[in-house]
Amino acid sequence: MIDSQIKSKLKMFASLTLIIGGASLFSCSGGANQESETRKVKAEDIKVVSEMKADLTSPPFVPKSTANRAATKLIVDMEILEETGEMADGVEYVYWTFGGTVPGSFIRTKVGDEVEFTLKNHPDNKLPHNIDLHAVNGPGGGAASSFVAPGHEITFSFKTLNPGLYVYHCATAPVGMHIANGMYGLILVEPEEGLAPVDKEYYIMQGDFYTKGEFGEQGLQAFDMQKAVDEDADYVVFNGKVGGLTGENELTAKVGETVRLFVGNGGPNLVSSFHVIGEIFDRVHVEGGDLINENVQTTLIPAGGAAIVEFKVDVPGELVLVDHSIFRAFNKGALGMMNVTGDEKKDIFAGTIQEGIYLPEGGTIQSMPVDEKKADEPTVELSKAEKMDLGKKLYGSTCFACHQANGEGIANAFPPLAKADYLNDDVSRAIEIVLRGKSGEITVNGKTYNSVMTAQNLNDKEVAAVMTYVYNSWGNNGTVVTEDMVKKVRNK
Ligand code: HEC
Ligand SMILES: [Cu+2]
Repeated sequence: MIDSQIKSKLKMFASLTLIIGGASLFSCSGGANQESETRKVKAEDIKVVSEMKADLTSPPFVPKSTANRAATKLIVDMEILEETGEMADGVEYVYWTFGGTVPGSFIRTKVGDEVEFTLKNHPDNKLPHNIDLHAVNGPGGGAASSFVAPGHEITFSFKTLNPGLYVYHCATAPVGMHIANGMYGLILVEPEEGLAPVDKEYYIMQGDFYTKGEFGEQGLQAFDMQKAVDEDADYVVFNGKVGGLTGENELTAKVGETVRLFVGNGGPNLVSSFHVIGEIFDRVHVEGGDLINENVQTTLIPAGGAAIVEFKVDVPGELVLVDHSIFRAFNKGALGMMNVTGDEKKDIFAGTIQEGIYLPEGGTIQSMPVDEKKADEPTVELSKAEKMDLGKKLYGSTCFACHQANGEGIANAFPPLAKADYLNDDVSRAIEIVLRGKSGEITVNGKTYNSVMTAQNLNDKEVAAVMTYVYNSWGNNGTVVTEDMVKKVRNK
């Protein structure tokens, strides 16, 4: 019943798309936009004399600039693979992919290219697929011409007329499901002269995922159609999985380098408020087009849209890439890292940040200034029960957002405190982490984490209380932490 309703809606949507497509073609030929009209005509007139095979790259990498070549006949050879991958630690998902990755392989073209596109549907796949490239001027963005069953291949071609950064995606019914399973990627059409040179270029795409189990529920998770229709995402991630851009997948740059991010949003549902904690975008190609905005904090990337974001990294430290709809970042996976190495630039940034790490965003990760007077007051040691009381409150207001309600942490991002060997093995070390923060690789219960915890700036009484609470909860070893123990570590 519901299925047939969706099907009829999809049909309606498909015919609507055709109408809209027709209307916009009409308004263009009507000369509504003189400038782009002349450019289009020019692009059409570009003669192609050579031929080359396109270099396709997996995220987060992009092929090299087209600035040094003329428009050409560009042969794109892309294989669709349905395969099981890891959505998060211990969570598996069957992804449908363009080229074996989510997002799919990056295609770099330039204005005037004649793209000859061959789409191959691997014989082990179970479903037919196709591709709708938003860079195409033509019905369905190529979808109807590229419909291909498992074990078959199909070739179609188009000429790139409009420079910009475009999303491509599968458009086989149910369209939403094909996109929700990872069938999207980016195609760049560079202007004739190419984009200005930069030091680093990366490819990032956000996507929302809908699973039968809740976030983090272990095992192979099936797609949940009802949650997708309700837009109730379990995962919102960069590059296809929780941790797609952290740990060994984090991006890197050096102080002084210019960075260009090609950022897309596959959706299927959610709009991204793309933000980099600790940087300001010097330039944004709004929606991937010609309009340039400067000095931008957060740029909106629609589902099925993109943006080109450029900035110079000024100081060393960890930049944090997020969807600033912030629960998605800290609770659903939309969090990535860029590690910037190089010399400190105290004139640009000289905050009281340990090890040059800059995470100034949000109440939970912001270091609160210490109340000096309060810290110096002579205090009477609290009883264990009082420590548990105060500790529970402090845990709920400070540690909770990252280490979670029952100390279970978040796979690939925040280590567990519940039954944590790292915690239980060494009290002084744990106290020191709360006092001074922690970065770099650590192993907790056999899983490695390479992330950042900022110093918590609690006074001795508070640290004693919160650590006593942690040690006496969730199966930990029952240590009672005294203010003296905290003082010793603080004065070390
Ligand atoms: C902003 C997120 C965040 C907050 C808030 C936070 N932590 Fe952490 N914590 C981390 C991260 C990330 C690590 C791992 C650091 C690394 O990879 O080097 C960590 C590591 C730890 C560890 C060592 C590893 C383990 O699992 O035993 C302890 C102990 C710890 N935190 C305790 C606390 C306590 C207690 C609080 C509250 C007073 C707290 N943390 C608040 C993010 C946070
Ligand atoms: Cu598909």
